[in-house]
Amino acid sequence: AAPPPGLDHEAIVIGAGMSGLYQLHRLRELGMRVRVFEAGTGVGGTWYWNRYPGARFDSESYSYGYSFSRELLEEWDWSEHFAAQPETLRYLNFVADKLDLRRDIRFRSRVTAAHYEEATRSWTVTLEDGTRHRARFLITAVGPLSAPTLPRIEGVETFRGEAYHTARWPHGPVSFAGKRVAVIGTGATGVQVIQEVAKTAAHLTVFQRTPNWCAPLHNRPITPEEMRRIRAGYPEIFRRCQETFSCFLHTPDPRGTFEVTPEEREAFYEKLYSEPGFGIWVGNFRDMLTDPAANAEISAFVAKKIRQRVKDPQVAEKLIPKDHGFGTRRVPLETGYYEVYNQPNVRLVDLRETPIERITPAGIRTGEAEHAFDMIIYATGFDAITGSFDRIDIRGAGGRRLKDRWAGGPQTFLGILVDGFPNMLMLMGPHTALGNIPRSIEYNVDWVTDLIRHMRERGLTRVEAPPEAVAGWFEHVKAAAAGLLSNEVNSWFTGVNTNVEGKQTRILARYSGSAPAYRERCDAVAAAGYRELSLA
Ligand code: NA7
Repeated sequence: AAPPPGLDHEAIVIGAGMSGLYQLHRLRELGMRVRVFEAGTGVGGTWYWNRYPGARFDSESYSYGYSFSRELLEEWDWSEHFAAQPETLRYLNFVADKLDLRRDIRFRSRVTAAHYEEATRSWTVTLEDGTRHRARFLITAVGPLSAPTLPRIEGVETFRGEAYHTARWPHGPVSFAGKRVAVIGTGATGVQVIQEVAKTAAHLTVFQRTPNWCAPLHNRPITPEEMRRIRAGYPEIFRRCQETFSCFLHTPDPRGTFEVTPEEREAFYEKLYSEPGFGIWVGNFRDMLTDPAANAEISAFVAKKIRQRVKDPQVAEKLIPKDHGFGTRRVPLETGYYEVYNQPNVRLVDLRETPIERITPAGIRTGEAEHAFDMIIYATGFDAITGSFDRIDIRGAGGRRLKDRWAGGPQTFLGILVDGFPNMLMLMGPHTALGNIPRSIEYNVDWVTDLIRHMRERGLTRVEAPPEAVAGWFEHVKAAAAGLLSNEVNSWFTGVNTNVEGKQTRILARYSGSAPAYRERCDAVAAAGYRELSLA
């Protein structure tokens, strides 16, 4: 189909990660002319950029892949219960090939600006190379965790050794052998990379500001026989993901922490600690993340495990979080993480005791000493959720900047639309259901596709969420977050990033309602003919 007169494309999608790829496929099925702009040289998004050793799923592989195509499910075998990054990237390349997606994707094309024009009801997208491209719809598939942040430490640029942010890991091989390596950051990423570096580095120093509560991943290979059973069970696997709170295979236990005897409680915790995946986080007692006393029980249990696993009691204490309870931040899953600190070549520096003063050409200077390094790895995370939007100059009707609309925190309708930004549709935007992300992506993409189909069938060319719809959704987001202990803790869940100007205070960054509740609301909007939206 030809694009409407004056336009280059019917839709422009920013990003060729899991959501951008699927969106392209769906819109092409409608017969639309779509262009995807991708900053990287290949598809894969998160799995393209995060090539650091140790990067892998914490969701079961077979619950993470696309579910929409029988053919894809038939033809792809997962080799491990929690696949590593190279395999996931291969998978996404396989999907791109299979669906012949690359011909509509322009790589090495970072979008720097996107401006809406009312007269033509269109978006003009500007790329880094200065070229402009105009389309009816702007679909952002930029990812909630894709704008990496470096620490704001004096001298970062002066270091003369190798320096890498985990989310900008080089494509070629990186060797730690014989090197003195520093890792800054102990989130889900830091925990994964630390385990790998410790295997071969001459010396590893971990700079930890806040310890996190980690739990065992219990990964293992998938045998051919198991893969056959998984394949036969796909309908059941995806049905289950649709029913659970956050689309994982795990779901909260209906019991309260104190409704069982202390012995039963301990036995349940032991069982969860010995099972693969996120069960201990999202399949625990139902009150774990809302009742401080219940949370203290599981925290004490995990603290005991850390003390058992780390030989030096002083190091163990440093690894036990004191200012937040288990599960109130993202739980990193690990394979021998705590044992790393029993190795003679590994040292833990607690930045609360000895802050970094500056990075020097030779290494890192703390109040206590100057540490010399051959390599510094920044596992310092992302300007989450709104960061990837903030890095693009997005302007809606009347030239209003999205960054200004979201000053003080993002507000959206269903995480998909924003008042004042007609024809901009967000995939995995702020305040959409997250959890096991591909499940939410498929839902988001299907909803957006249905909306666009609805508009095209009726010759409509403009969609906007009215302010009251946005305000209403924000009320729901607030209500869903009420009483959660995670609201009282600094993390990307609460929008805090010490490395980003203006993100030092907690906001409601994330939708914490259930995925089924989210879908129910979105389905209702569609079923009512999108009456809540302004369509023209
Ligand atoms: P996270 O979870 O945001 O972790 C970043 C880590 O880096 C965390 O330990 C931070 O300490 C630390 N950090 C950040 N800035 C600094 C400075 N300036 N000095 C010292 N330490 C610092 O990011 P991840 O990449 O691990 O994971 C992000 C998500 O991606 C994860 O939740 C998964 O869902 C996938 P802090 O805790 O802020 O004190």
